[in-house]
Amino acid sequence: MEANEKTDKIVEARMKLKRRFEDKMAQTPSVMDEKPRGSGSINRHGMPEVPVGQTVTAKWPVLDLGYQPNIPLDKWQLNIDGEVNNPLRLKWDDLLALPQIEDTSDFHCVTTWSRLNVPWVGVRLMDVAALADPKGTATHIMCYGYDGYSTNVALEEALKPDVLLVHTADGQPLTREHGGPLRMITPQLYAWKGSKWIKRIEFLSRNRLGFWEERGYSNTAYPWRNDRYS
Ligand SMILES: Nc1nc2c(c(=O)[nH]1)N[C@H]1C(S)=C(S)[C@@H](COP(=O)(O)O)O[C@H]1N2
Ligand SMILES: [Mo]
Repeated sequence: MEANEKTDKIVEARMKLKRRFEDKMAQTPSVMDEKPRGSGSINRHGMPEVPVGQTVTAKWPVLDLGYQPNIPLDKWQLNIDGEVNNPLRLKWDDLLALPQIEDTSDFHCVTTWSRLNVPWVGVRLMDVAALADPKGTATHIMCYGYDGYSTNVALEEALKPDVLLVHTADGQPLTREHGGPLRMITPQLYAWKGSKWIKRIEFLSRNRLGFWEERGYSNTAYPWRNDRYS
């Protein structure tokens, strides 16, 4: 397919997805809440910069399950499957051939630290989803890491434009400890919703709980609602 044609196809599929989830997205807390809880000036998303209970750190702590997988780029792949019409297996070059997005956003860890204004480069989850063409029955995704991690996200959150699959942070290739070569980020949700070392995105027709969600973390993870545990 020609590059233009490919872009047109993504744009069209993206618009379709957007229309499908518009109403649900408008009901999500980061869009709808009248009094999001937090402090500081209002950020680019119209939210108080520092969510309730969070402290800003300039450092970038590392949180994992005690194992940091090493995936060489020539062995790396990302599978998109489940409730989709067009399952995908992306190799590294396929990922880089998708529209590359630069965005700056904040990173809120449930253990109460926040790292603000991280410059990222990567691919919109929405674009990958558009290519995979979720079935009408799809409501959630489960993301899996190469380390055995998993985490679930509702589609009305996952398809927001700043939810990215990132390979670059602070102008450098994402380091292994932070989930390189590729991780997901979810700026409007606590950071555990973004799988490091992401290897599979499974579309689901009903909600299922991921690793931390099964162990008492919140299903929804809204930082401005202090929504940490269930
Ligand atoms: N694959 C994988 N992804 C993961 C985790 C993990 O242990 N494994 N930890 C989560 C948690 S709890 C947080 S706060 C962030 C931490 O990302 P960082 O180590 O880059 O700060 O990644 C999330 N994604
Ligand atoms: Mo976390």
